[in-house]
Amino acid sequence: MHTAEIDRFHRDGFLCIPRLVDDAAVTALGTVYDAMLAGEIDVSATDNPLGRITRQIMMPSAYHPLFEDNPALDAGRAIARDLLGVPDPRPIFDMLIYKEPGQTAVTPWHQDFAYSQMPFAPAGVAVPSDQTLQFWLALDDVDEANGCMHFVPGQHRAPLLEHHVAAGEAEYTQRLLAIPHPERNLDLSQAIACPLRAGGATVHNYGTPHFTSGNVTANRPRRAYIFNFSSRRLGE
Ligand SMILES: O=C(O)CCC(=O)C(=O)O
Repeated sequence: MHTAEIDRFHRDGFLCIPRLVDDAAVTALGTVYDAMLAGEIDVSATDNPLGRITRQIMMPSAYHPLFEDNPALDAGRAIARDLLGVPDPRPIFDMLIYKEPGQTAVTPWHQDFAYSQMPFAPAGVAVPSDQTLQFWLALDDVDEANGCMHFVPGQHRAPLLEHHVAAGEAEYTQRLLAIPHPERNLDLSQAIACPLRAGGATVHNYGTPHFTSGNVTANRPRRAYIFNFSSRRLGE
């Protein structure tokens, strides 16, 4: 990775990567993804909607070997080495978030670090900046009409913002967290949308505020495959 990109990641807290994997990988991952959505692969143990609203399958790697080892993870690991500055970043988490055409629910502005405690981490704590990265791989072409990622740059360096449970019960693991009044608590004039072709991805810091739009299209599914890499082991 070029130094300029690494510097940009540290400055902004995210990068848009136009092509993380090729079409063959998109097709292979998409085929298994579709089988999970259709119930042809039994994922029912962790198929619990985000905020009881949006389809979310946690840990697809527990159900199919392709999600344990694939070109997206290989490419992500190489990027994570550069961005985290460690030789062996570890994948600790993966999930699928699916917005079918007409699933108009947004995923509201939030910082992933807020999910590190139940029901949410308290405002004001420091977000470790060099610990965990989240990749969001588009398996369909995505833009603002079907739910691409948006980010507010620079905020990851500040203490965690206040969050609240926006949907789902506070004790529900797949509760939906949100930054209240994002128009007041974030500088949304700086927000950047990341439209991508299938095979493109974003990568963000756990403190970077992000949002995805709903899918208001009639016929363009939005399949996102999300995985992270950490410089630590779970529980460290
Ligand atoms: O895909 C979405 O709707 C949300 C993704 C997200 O919040 C994340 O990857 O951290």
